[in-house]
Amino acid sequence: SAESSIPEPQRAAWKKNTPQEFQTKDEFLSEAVRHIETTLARSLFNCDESAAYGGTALAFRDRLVMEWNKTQQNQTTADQKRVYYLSLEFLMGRALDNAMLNTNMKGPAKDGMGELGFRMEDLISQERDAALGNGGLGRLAACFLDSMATMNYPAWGYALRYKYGIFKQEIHDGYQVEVPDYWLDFNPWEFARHDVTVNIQFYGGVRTYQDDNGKTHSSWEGGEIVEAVAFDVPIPGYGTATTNNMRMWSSKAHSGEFDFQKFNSGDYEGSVADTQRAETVSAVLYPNDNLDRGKELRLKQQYFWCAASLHDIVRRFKKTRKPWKEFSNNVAIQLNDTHPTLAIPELQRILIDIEGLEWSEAWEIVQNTFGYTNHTVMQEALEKWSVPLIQHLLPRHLQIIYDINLNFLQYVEKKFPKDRDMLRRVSIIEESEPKRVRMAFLAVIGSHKVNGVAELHSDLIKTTIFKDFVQIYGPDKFTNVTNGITPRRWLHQANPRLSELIASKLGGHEFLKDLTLLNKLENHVDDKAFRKEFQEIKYANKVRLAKHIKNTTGVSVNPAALFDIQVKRIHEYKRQQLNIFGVIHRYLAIKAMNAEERKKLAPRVSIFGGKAAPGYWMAKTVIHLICKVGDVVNNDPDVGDLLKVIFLEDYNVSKAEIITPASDISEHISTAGTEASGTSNMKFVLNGGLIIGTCDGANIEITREIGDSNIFLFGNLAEDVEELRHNHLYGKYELDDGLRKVFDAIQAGRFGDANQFSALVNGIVDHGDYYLVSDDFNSYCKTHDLIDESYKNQEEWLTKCITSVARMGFFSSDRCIDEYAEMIWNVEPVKPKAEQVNGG
Ligand code: F58
Repeated sequence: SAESSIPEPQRAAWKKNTPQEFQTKDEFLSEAVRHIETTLARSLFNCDESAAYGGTALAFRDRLVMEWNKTQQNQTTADQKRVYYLSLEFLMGRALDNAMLNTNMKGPAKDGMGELGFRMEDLISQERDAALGNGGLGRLAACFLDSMATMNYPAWGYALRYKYGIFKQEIHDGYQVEVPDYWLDFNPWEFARHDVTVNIQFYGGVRTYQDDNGKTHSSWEGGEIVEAVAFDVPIPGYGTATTNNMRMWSSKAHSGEFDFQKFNSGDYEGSVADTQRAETVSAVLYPNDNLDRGKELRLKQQYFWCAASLHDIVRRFKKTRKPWKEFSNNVAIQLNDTHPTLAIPELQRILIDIEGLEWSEAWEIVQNTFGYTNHTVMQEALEKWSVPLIQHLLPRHLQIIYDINLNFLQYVEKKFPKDRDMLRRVSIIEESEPKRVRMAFLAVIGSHKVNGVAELHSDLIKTTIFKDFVQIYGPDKFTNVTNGITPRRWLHQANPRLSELIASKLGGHEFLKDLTLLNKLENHVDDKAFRKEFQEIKYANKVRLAKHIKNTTGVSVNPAALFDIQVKRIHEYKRQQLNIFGVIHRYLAIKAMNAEERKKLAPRVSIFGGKAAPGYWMAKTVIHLICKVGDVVNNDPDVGDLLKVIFLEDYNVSKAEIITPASDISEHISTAGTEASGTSNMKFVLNGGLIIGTCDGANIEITREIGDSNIFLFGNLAEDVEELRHNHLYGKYELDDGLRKVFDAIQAGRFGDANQFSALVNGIVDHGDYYLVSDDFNSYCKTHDLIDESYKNQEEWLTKCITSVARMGFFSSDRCIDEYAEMIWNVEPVKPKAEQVNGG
């Protein structure tokens, strides 16, 4: 092993001086206070909550780093295949509570800080979210890191260290305003590795030359260099000592790049400007979800991060001194969507141009190494990069992509002779003006497995965007791994009381590592005391959310009302517009009721949250409408507690931890066939809320698991969407009566200036209603009536909630990771060494 090469006296000196991990409250406190005094240079007299948070976080960081070191050494010694999860987004949220949970030291830390006069909840909420992601895709990556560490898989995440994460959302007069999220001014969780750098090349040209044997070689030369610097974040597992690594790359000017020529000739400013240009590569997360905008800087980000990560992976492999044919037995790389697809031509380039392998030998390694996860079938979200842009930025990669395409098309030609149209359809190069590289096709061709993220979605990719590829490669290349969520964050941390109640019934917290154990809860569904406690917990969580609503919006809501929640990115396909039209429909109905009828109605609070991409006008209009409806409804004395409409500002991971446990019903109402999976649907049910949803994404599997009497499904099916859209375009439909009245109210100006909403209404009435709002409106409203009825029978409702929780075991991200490990990566866990006792 690496250690045995070090002389005994040095080893002894090191061991003797290795810092001890704190094990008790007092040891914790002495570490935390030391950090407050020295690292933060604060004293007893100016130790505020933020300093107390800082000291606590730094004490825990030290502990994680110790475990991290041991884990890395242990995994290197074990010399097993490693997984590298390449994702341009990791939506991690806060880390402190998770670190305390996974080191099993929350109790002592809480007591210790209590002695200093601080409440742990307050300290936890001092932390800013690490928000390096847009939505589901980025949060999935974060859940996967948690699961991989928890199950001892030797795995690294590779990320881009954006200086600005997803923007903060403010609502001013009912309009979204974006504020930059500069999150790095104090980030105790990262560990700068100024010695781990990679030079990344851009632009330049390709030189071809012949060697002495007459063989042709290509070499990418010239252009400019940007330096990638590694920052590492420890990722602790739960109930294990394993602490994996997330490596984030930050861009800076290449040390030789501060242009001394410019500097010496007096162009100091020009030289500084170059430095700043290098830093912009990792400056900002693009805030679009499910939309491809094709910006040059985005392509630069993608290459920068892929090239740095691959260089790192290859460097690590070369240390093993194994032959190249062993590469894919040592390395599995998972591509989280097509954003890292450039890793495919980059690895091919490294192998043929730098390491001197033959094309076919290299290509086999590449294909065996990569797996690709698709997250969408929507055309506007599929990445296509313009050929001239790639030519300019990455000239050698473009050549390699063309060669990959040539080989591929020759293969297809052999298999399907004379099918010209097939060749046109499957070509990596789209013959448009300008030509474009279809990244999803490149990802399919360069990987050995392609997966969708829920059953319906995985079926759909095989019959739509990748149909031809199923013909070409056979169906086995395509598979499904239904998404999941980590029960540590989304049950235990977000809903500690529920987690404790479950633990008390199941005899411990084992279910947090094996979520299928929840099924034992069904034995307690008739247990009176259990039911009462379950209900009280839900109520307490609603009280907590009601306080948050009061603090942030000024509106008082009744915690006894039915909380109806839709929180996710604002997008037409997710249909927040359907929801708000439904709310208006309800409002109009209430207005038309007499006192007797009103008495019978179950009070409701309709809660929305989510960010709109800054350039997505329709999404912003939807936010505006929600806010305007809120203004009217919440101030209408006729309505009172019967209906409140809330838009929660700046929905993010830490707010989700407050919102999710407080829902009675949540909305997952995308047009059938558009939401690949959804993951918040899983979070809500796991926290004892029911859902209303369409037959889309993972809603279908949730229904299968919990039973169709425990979910409120409505609306048209995916298989009928095409025909319905066709009908709209050819006038073969009639606008639903209820929806007509809603539109009349909007157009009459009852929610402010009607012009503001005309595009929203016209899109449905005149422009084909692409997302089929009118087709599903009636069934949606009827289903909400059913929910009202159902909620009145509190006992039955409670039974549904408890039964559903008990049946959610399938949706742990631990199960996903085991599936990836077995079907796609072919990797095994590495047990932590016995001396690593942390967390049991
Ligand atoms: C989401 N995609 C899917 N993309 O919409 C959701 O159904 C699924 O549950 C989730 O992935 C996890 O599989 C998503 O969040 C993005 O935000 C991309 C960000 C970068 C630009 C393109 C969209």
